[in-house]
Amino acid sequence: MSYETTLGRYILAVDDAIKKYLSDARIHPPLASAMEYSAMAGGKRLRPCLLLAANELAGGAIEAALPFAAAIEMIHTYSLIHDDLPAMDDDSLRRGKPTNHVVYGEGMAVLAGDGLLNYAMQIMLSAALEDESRKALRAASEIAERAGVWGMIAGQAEDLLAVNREPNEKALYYIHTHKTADMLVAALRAGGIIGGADDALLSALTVYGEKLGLAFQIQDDLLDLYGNAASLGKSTGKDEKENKLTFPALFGAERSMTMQGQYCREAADALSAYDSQFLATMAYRLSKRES
Ligand code: GRG
Repeated sequence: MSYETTLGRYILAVDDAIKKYLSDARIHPPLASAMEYSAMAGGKRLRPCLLLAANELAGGAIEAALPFAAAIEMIHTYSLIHDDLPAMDDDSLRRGKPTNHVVYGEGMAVLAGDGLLNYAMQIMLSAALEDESRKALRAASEIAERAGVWGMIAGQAEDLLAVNREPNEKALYYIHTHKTADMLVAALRAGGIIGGADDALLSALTVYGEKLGLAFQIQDDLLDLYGNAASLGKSTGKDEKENKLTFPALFGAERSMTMQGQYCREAADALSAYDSQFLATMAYRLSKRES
């Protein structure tokens, strides 16, 4: 099956699952609208696609992995809603649309983010309660750890503190590893666990995710410098203006491009022992992405 066909199949399944979860009548209706607004705003669905691809690579069927794919996208979406708030990055455009707080107000945007995070945990725990093999519990724990205070939230905290500080390589890798790569690694490992991956495959997926995360973030930094706001669907040029710690700020744009290509190749190499054409192609496509 071609890369595009597989990607389309994953995105359709994830979109359906997210819509189904958010249409639950027990969610406070105006809150559900604010949550759905961002969750269905046209994100690339990178993390859930990685999760589903790792699950299939490990030999799993899509059904058992779907709750986790929906959950990780909800967590990612919460992080974007909160990141866009005036107290953080103060952005008014995301995924080509006004940001959540611009449409629903700051208070409701905070709650929409809280709601997506908590609902994601609820969805994963409910799947774990049904699964005697404890694979779902392990996957839930993996996602909670890497999205939380050891992972993405820790990276975001360091990112907040790094503004206007002397550029420093250790802090840069800390931020990008935790803020960005941890969520990709969480998706890959959780998918692998649900699909029944052995330790060797889980280690290979981890290295792939770590390298892809760095490449993805370098591309994000480069797009902020050189990208087109219209195709990106968000503002550009902010990192430089706000003196943020980024790869181009520390290493220069040219070296950052070389490093980005190198990390992409290392990502694909990590899985060379497996039949993982989809994940290898994804690494290549992300290195060329414009949005
Ligand atoms: C608020 C706890 C908390 C964390 C925020 C995601 C994030 C952490 C900040 C957003 C800013 C940023 C550059 C994060 C790095 C990760 C990244 C490139 C996110 C954007 O992910 P995409 O490109 O977005 O997958 P779409 O919209 O396609 O889902």
